[in-house]
Amino acid sequence: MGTFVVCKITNKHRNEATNFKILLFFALLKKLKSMIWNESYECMGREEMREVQNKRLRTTVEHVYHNSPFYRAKMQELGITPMDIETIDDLVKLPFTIKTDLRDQYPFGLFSVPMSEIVRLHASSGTTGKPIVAGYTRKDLSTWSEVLARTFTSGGCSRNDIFQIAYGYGLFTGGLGAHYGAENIGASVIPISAGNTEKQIQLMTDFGSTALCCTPSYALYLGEAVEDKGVKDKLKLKVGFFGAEPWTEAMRFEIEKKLNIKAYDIFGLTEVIGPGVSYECNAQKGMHINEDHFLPEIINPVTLEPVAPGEVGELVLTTITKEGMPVIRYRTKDLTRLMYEPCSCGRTSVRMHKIMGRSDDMLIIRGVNVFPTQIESVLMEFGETAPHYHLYVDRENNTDTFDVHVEVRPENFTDDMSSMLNLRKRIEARIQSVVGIHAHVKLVEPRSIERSTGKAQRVTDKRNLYKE
Ligand code: DLL
Repeated sequence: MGTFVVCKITNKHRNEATNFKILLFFALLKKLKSMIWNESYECMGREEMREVQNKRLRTTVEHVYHNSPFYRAKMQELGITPMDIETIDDLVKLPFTIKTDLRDQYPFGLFSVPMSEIVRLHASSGTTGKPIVAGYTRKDLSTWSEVLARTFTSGGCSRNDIFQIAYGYGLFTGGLGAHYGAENIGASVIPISAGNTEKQIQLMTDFGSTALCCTPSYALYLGEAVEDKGVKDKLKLKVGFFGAEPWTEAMRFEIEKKLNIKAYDIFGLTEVIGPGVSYECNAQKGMHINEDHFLPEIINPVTLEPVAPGEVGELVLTTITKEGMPVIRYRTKDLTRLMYEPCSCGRTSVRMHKIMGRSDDMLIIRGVNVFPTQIESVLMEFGETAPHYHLYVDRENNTDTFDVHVEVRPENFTDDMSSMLNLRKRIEARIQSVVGIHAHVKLVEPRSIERSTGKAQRVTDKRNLYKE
């Protein structure tokens, strides 16, 4: 009898536990679904997605062949017509497009519709020569706000959020791109643009911003300003969408800690659409590519051949829905790798790893390839240094010099020469072991390295090795 009672209680508990688990499962499923803006595309089966891509690629190739003298000439040079492109496997037959092509066609030579259909122009400044101009039709703008709605929803945002858009507004795609994406999900938008840090903090606290959009370097700067003002407790921020420049996992950690938020990486470029090419989900394990709009390839930047699946190389993108300025096999120069494994968020799209550097901002110092992000990762290993640094490269007596200036955190900055010397030596040794060359490290005072409100300039290369 006693045993029977115990059994009954156990079964009852077991049933309750099972019910609870089922409820939890459905609650989780509901939560995950509420973080997906467009389930039919974001979670589409791979075969079905391939069909969509095949069709859209064919349409795009027809469109540029008939409406862009630039692409028609390029295809004719290779002896191909739209008839040669049936599926996405035929992508490799198409010509690459590079930045210089866009520059040579300045301002509107790559537009594939009459100017009367273009409703918006953006441009990226570029470091040399003429800017790259991008033109959008109404449909392109709607695609753009769709992909950003996916981005913001994947970070858990909705109509209940207040977005502080601190990307620059203007020719740069960051501000207006994020703006319309946030409006699309019904959020309240504060179009404050970049800079004016005092005002940023004031509105952030007074308006109760819950989502922040800006470059990661500016997010860090805002984080410091929040600390200085002692207003961290007053913030309602819960999430940030940061991109437009490379940033490391360590920097993510720092931003999340300083602003008490979850920091998501977002990627894009003017030539392709602006922000919204790819976005992170809650798992924060790579950025989901909006593959129903942009076809990714990874190539070896030297041989231009596709790399093996999962290998690192240069990201090449083809737009398959754009009307105004479609780009075919655009070489981004951004280095990453594709991840094909299913993601825990339920999306089926391929993901790209955080950008690991650019094949063209790679520095070659004393014959060694050095990426600024490698140095950043090393610096962030040291608890005593802040994520503010600047690299100086020069040439003296035919030998490259390499100086790394890095800020010491206020609590670690001291007059004790031996401890500073010891820190410097440890950093130099670590750079030597990771990158393979000696760097001269200079520890500088807190807040002495210039802050940026947009894309941070972290390198001064005075050698002029690549001057045009
Ligand atoms: O930076 C678009 C953008 C705005 C992306 C806001 C994300 C957020 P461009 O000025 O044309 O466009 O610069 C594009 O910036 O080729 C990359 O080298 C770099 N970049 C963009 N996003 C990331 C990122 C915008 N998340 C160039 N991580 C690209 C690393 C990025 N680099």
